[in-house]
Amino acid sequence: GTTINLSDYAPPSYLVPSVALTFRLHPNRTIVKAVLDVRRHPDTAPGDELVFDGDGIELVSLRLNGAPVDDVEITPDQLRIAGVPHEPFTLEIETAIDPEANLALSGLYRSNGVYCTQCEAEGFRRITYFPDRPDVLSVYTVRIEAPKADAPVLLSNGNPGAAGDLPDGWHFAEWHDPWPKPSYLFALVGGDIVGAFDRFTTMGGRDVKLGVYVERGKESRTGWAIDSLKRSMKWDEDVFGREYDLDVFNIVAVSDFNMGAMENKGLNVFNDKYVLADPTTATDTDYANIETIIAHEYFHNWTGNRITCRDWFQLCLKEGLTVYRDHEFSADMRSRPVRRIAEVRLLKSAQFPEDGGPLAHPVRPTAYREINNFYTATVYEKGSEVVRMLRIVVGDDAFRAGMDLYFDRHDGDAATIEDFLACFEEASNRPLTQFALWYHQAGTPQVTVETDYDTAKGRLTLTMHQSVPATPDQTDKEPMHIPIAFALFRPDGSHFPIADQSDLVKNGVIHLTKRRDTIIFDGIEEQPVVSLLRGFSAPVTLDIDQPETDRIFLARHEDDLYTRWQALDRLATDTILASYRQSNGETLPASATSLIGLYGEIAGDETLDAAWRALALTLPGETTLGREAGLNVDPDAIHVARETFLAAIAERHATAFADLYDSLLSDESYRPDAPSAGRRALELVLLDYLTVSEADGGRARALFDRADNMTEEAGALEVLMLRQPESGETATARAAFENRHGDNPLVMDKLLGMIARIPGPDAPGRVLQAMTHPNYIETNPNRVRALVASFAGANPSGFHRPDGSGYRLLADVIGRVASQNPQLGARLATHFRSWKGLDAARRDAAHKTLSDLRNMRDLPLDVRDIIDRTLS
Ligand code: HT7
Ligand code: ZN
Repeated sequence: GTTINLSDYAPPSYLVPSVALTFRLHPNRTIVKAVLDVRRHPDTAPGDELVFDGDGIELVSLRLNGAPVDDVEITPDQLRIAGVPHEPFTLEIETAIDPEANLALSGLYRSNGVYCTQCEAEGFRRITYFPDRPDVLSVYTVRIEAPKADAPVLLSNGNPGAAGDLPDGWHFAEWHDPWPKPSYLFALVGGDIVGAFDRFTTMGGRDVKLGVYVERGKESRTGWAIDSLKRSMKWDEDVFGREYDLDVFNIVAVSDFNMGAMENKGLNVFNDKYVLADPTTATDTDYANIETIIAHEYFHNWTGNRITCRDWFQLCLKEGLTVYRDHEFSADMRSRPVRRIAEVRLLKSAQFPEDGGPLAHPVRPTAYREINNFYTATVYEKGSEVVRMLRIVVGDDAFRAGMDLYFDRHDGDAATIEDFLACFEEASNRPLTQFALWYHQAGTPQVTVETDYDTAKGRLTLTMHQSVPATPDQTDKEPMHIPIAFALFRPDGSHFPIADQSDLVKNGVIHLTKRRDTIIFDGIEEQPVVSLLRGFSAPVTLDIDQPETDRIFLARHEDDLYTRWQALDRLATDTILASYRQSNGETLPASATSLIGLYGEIAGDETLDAAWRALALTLPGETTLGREAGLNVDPDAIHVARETFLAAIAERHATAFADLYDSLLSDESYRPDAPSAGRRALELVLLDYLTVSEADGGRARALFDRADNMTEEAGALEVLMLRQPESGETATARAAFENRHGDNPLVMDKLLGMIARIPGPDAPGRVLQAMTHPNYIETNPNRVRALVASFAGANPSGFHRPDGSGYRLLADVIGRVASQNPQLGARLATHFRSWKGLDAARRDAAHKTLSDLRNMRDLPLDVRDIIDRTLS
C-alpha cells in the first residue's frame, strides 16, 4: 500500500453540493442510484478528468447530464471519467452491492437481518462512487425502498419526508438532511426494529423527537440510553451553549459493529453493547459506558459534524475534543475525581504503551497507509488530554471564549488543528506555538524533579528537567510546554500560599517550557511536602526524589482526591516493582508495611466516597506494572508480585474487610446512580481480597446466589472464576449463569471475558476451548473482543507464555478474521505492540509469530500495516 502524507494535501478538484440517493434494499443485490450535482472547485484548476473513489462495487449504469458516458475507466478503487464539462453537471450513477456478503462491516451491511451502514472513514465508496473525503460537503436527500415485511423501519440522516406503500408489498421512506456533510456521516438503516421514543425541547424552543431503535424483543432495555441522551443534550446547552439542529434525533443499536458507535448526522448507529441496559443484564460499568458513549456521539453533532475535519490527519480535531467533552460530562454526572482516576488508568494502560512502542505516532499524524489504524488511544485519549492542558494553559475564561469563537468561525467548515489553535491564540492573546508540539511530537515526555529545601532561607528549590523519548520517524524532540499543577503542604495538611511568578508559576501551575528550569519558592517556613502533577495536569511520566514518608503523607492527606489516589497508586507500583526486582515477586520489601496499614485506614474511612475507596483498593494492573518494569519483563513474575502484595493486604485486614463487606451488602433494589454503584464497587473489591484466603469461595458464591442485578452477579462470578477456576462452587455458579443468560449474547460475552482473563499457563488452552462454545461467533466483533482481545490485552501472564502458545493463538485468529474483517484483524494485531520489552524467550517467540504472520498470503493492508510497524 502507498503512504498518504499530510504534506501532499490538496483541495478536491470537484465539489458535490447536493446528492440524491435512492436505495432498493435487497440482501444480496441492493441497487443504489446516486444523482450528484457536480461542479469544479472554484480555487483549483482540475484537468478534464474526474476521479471518484470506489471500493468493491459494481457499476450498473452511468449518465452525465442525462446521456450515457463513453469515456469511463473503472479500476478496483476508482471511477475515472475523461472530458467532463467545465460547467456544473449532473452525474447519475447506479451501483449494485451485496450487503449480506459484507463481513467487513464497512459500507452497507446486514447485522442480524438489519441493513445498516458504517461510512467512517472510507466506507461510503463501498456504496457508490464519490469523492469520499471529509472536505467534500453535500446536502443529502435519501429515498429508501424495501419489502415492508423485512424492513418496516427505514431511517436515514436529517428530517423525515414522505413515506408510503409501493406495489408488491414494498414501501418507501424519504429523508432530507439540510446540513451539508461529508460522506463519512451518511447513514441508512432498514429493518424489523422497534423504537422507543421521547422528546426534548431545546433552549431555543425546538421540539425534537428522540428515538432509540433496537432489535425486536429488546425494547425494554432502551430506557437508560434515552435518559443519557436527554442529559447530554441539556449539558451541551448549559456548558458549551450548543443546541441541537434537527427535528429528530435517532439512535439505532446493531449487534455487529466494528467500534463503539458512530455519530452520523441525526442517526447515530451504536454497537448494542453501548445501548442496551437493564439491572439484570447490564453492570454498573455498562451503565457508565452507555452514558458516556451516548454523550460522545451526541457531542459530535457540533465537534465533528457542524465543524468537520479537512482531512483524516485532523482526526483528533473531532475525536480528542469530543472525548474531552464526554469526560467533562461524565465528571459532572458522577464524581469528578473518580472519573479522573478511570481516565488516567485508561491512558496509562492503553495510550502510554502505544506511545512508548513501535506504533507510536503524534496526536496529529503526518503519514498513514491505512486510516482505520489511526483510531487510536493516542488520537482519542491523548488528544483529549491535550485539550485539557490547553484549558489549563489559557485559563477557563479564554478556553470558553476560544471554543465559542471556534464554533462561530468554523461552523460549516472542514477545519484543521491550526484553525482550532488559532481561536485560542486569539481568545487568550498569547501564542501557542510551543503548546502545539503536543499535536506534533509523539512519545510520553519524562519529567524529573530534584527538590532542595534550605531551612535557614525558608526556600524551596525545584529543579525540573524534561525529555521526550525518540519514537518512530522522530528522533530529535523540542522541549514541550508542560503544565504541572502542584501544591506545597504543611505538616498539618494545610497549603502554603503560592504567589504567581510571571509566566513560570500561575494559579498553582508550574509551566515548564524549557528543557531544564529551576523554580524557587521563598517564605516556606518549614520543610513542605511537594505534590506535583495534581489532577494529572499533563500526560507525562514524573520522577521525583521524594522520601517515602512524604509519599505516604500525600496518600493520606492530599485534599484533591484524584491526586491522593495518584500518590497511593505510585506507592503501590513502587512496592510491587521492588518485590518483582528483588525476589521475582515472592517477598515484599520491608517498606511495604506502612502502606499495607494505609489500605486498612482507607477502606474503613466512611468520610470517603465508596467509589473512591474501591479504586484506592484496586492495585495497579499487570499491563501498567509490566510497562513500568522496563525491559526484559517477565509477566509471570509481575503477576506473582502483585498477588503477593494483594495477599498481604488481605491477610492484614481480614477481619476489618469482612466486617466492612457485611455492612455493605444491601437489600435495596438496584439503582444505577453513582453512589449505589460505588457501594457495589467497594463490596466487590473487598470480596476479591476476602476470597484470596478462603478455601471454598463460599462468600462469592453466596453473593452470586443472592444477587438481583448483573453487577453483583457477574462480579461474584468473576471473583470465583479468577480466584478459584477449578472449584466446584465455580463450576456450579458458571453453569447457573449460562443457564440463566445463555440466550443473551452480551451477557455471555462477560463470561467469555472472565474465561479469557484467568491468569497463568492454562490460559491459551482455556481460550481455545471457549472458541468451541456455540456462543462464540467469529464474524461478530463483540464475541471476538470479549474472548480474544480480553485474553491478549488483559491477561499478561496468560497471553505472554514463554512457549509462544498465546501468540500463536492470537495469530491464528487474526489469520481467520482478517480476510473477513480487516479492521478487526488489525486491532487484534496491535496486542503485539509491547513485544520488545519482554524477556528473551518471549521476545523470540513473538518475533517468530509476527514474521510468520507477515509472510501470510493475502494479508489485508490494515493488518500488514500494523505488523510491519510492530516489527520495525
Ligand atoms: N467516529 C467514530 C469512529 C468509528 C469508526 C472508525 C472506523 C471504523 C468504524 C468506525 N465506527 C465508528 C466513533 C467515534 O469516535 O465517535
Ligand atoms: Zn468520536
